[in-house]
Amino acid sequence: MVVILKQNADKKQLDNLVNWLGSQEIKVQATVGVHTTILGLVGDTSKIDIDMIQSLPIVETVKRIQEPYKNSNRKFHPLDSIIDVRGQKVGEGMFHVMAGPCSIEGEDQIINIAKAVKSSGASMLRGGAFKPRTSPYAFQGLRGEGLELMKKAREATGLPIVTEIMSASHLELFEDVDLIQVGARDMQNFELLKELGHCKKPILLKRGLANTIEELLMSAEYIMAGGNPNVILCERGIRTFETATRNTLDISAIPYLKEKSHLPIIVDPSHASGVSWLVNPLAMAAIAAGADGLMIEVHNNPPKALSDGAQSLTPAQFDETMKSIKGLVAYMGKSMGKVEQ
Ligand SMILES: [Mn+2]
Repeated sequence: MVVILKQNADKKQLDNLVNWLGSQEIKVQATVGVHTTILGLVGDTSKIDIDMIQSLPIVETVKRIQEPYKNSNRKFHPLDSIIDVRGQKVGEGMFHVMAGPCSIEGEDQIINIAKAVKSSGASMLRGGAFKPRTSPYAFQGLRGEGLELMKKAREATGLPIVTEIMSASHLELFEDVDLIQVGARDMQNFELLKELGHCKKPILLKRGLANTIEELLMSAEYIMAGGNPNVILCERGIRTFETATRNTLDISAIPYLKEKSHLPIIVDPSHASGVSWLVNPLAMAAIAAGADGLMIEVHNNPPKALSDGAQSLTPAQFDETMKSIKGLVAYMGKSMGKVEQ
């Protein structure tokens, strides 16, 4: 619900309204403009009597808004959000490429890949330590040891690290992770989202493989409603009837999310396609559609990768991809994120 106040609304009456809403467990976010003050009501407004609020002398209009998400909604936050990931700004004209292996497999592997992707222009290192695998018999990741190896790779390159959390009970282990990823399968793990809402860490929230755009924004809402505004969205392909590709990249989600939300959006062409030679064209499409960055799987020896080898680029292929996207990124008015060290 949005309450638009009359110009020069009486301060005391406004305080009364805000206090009363507070007693109804509704949080109020005021946006003060030159001519208009808008109150965004966050919480369950379904029990609030719209006519009662409309009747207050300080109120110009009240609107029930369609979207059930407020914190992530552009209506309450017209400017793009910029999320700081260890000094790297995501959003607002910066374009970041997060690259690295699906799974961290060993110290030499992660450090060598980190160095390679950095020299090609990646500005963050991705790598899975806790792996959500379809089969319990598949490689489950190096877990805590993997996180330590990621930190070593960060030390060696300066690249901020991005890795997936699967359980709120692991949060302590992730204290020194720069960008915590919530994977597609956990997008609606609401207890995990609530816990992440209580920390201040930047969160990369991937869209679930069978979730709508609104559901993605509602999951972002869970994190933000808990007090953590640092959410980056990720489109990684959705499950459709098409079987030629692992998933179907929903290109329209990119401009749609840009229109509806102020949060940055990253695109993962690797999981979207499942096929390494499709990564480049999908990356180009994502940039053209307005993405703020890419997440790409890169492996030193894809045929031998412990997970997702078929969609992984070799460092040389990644280098080619980086060369091919730079012109388009610039054409879209964005600058490539860069890590000096
Ligand atoms: Mn993967």
